Amino acid sequence: MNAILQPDLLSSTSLSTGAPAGQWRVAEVEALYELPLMDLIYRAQQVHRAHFNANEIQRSTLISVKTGGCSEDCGYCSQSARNKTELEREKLMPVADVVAAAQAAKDKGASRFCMGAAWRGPKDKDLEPVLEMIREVKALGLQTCVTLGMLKDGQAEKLADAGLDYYNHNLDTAAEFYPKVISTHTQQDRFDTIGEVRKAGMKVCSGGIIGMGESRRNRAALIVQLANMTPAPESVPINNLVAIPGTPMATSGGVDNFEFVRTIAAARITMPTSFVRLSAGRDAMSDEMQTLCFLAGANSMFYGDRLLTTGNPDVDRDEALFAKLGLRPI
Ligand code: SAM
Ligand code: DTB
Ligand code: SF4
Repeated sequence: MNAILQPDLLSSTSLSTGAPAGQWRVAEVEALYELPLMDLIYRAQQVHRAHFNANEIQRSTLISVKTGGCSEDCGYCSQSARNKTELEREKLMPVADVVAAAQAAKDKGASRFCMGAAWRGPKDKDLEPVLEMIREVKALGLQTCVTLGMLKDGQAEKLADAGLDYYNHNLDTAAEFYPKVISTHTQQDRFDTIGEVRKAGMKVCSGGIIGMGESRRNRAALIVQLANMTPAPESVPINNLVAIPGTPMATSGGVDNFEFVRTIAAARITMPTSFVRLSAGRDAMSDEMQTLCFLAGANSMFYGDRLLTTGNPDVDRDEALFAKLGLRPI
């Protein structure tokens, strides 16, 4: 075994606790990626089991409350007005429809309801109905999450006052690769919004997309950026690119399944107490591939037949997988 990978020689990392926040270096995470897969999964399992019940999976249901027509040019996204996709635009959904969907998600066994809007950021007038959605979804006894793009001064406080638990804002890809994917905002803009969310006292959901033609070093650098936030995001969605025809990333080639599993393991080891979510791309994964991701430390998923604009495994398939694996929802 490479000496740098001996647990006691991995600077400031302990198997049971992981590194203190702000301590990971890209070379260390690259070294995790280079471990034999069995050793990597073993380490991920050790970290996972020190902090979580390994048979429990958190389930969040997603809904797109405002679809398409976004001003941003994110190269993977069906909802960018600049990408020539088949998607039909939809205005902000009525609050009552969103609340009915949340109740249905709760009845099917979701614990969190995530509402997404295709905005660069919300206008103040758009925020009011979203605040009402948050209040009413929370009143159903669900955890609440929204993803609305960049927040301006005072907006995070309004969301927190409405009772929002989590704000999703992904770093998406490493700083070095970011300009190859998005030009209408910077990764620093994303950090600024995450800072606003933290200042307002909410939990952060932030992760990224794998399979956009980035290098392994880029993937390791993204994990380091997430892990070194102080504190690390409570929820870390790892999305496998859904190749959407008409988007620049549609032809990027994706990523090998085992490299995706390694990324999950790297997230688990570097962010020991975070929920690592096996996110977009699950519909195209076999049950066995999903199981490898759970073994590598994923303990959260999107649950329900749709993500925002694309498909997700239907609830019956997920329930059957949970039964086969003896997994329990939380
Ligand atoms: N507009 C807001 C924003 O950008 O934060 C919220 C919605 S945006 C669609 C939420 C996240 O979905 C993105 O940050 C990205 O990580 C993920 N996403 C979008 N399209 C995807 C795709 N084709 N494959 C995988 N993940 C995708
Ligand atoms: C996240 O990281 N993934 C979700 C959620 N946060 C908002 C979105 C996935 C979108 C996949 C493509 C689509 O359905 O449009
Ligand atoms: Fe707009 Fe978000 Fe899609 Fe980017 S990822 S185009 S900001 S909806």
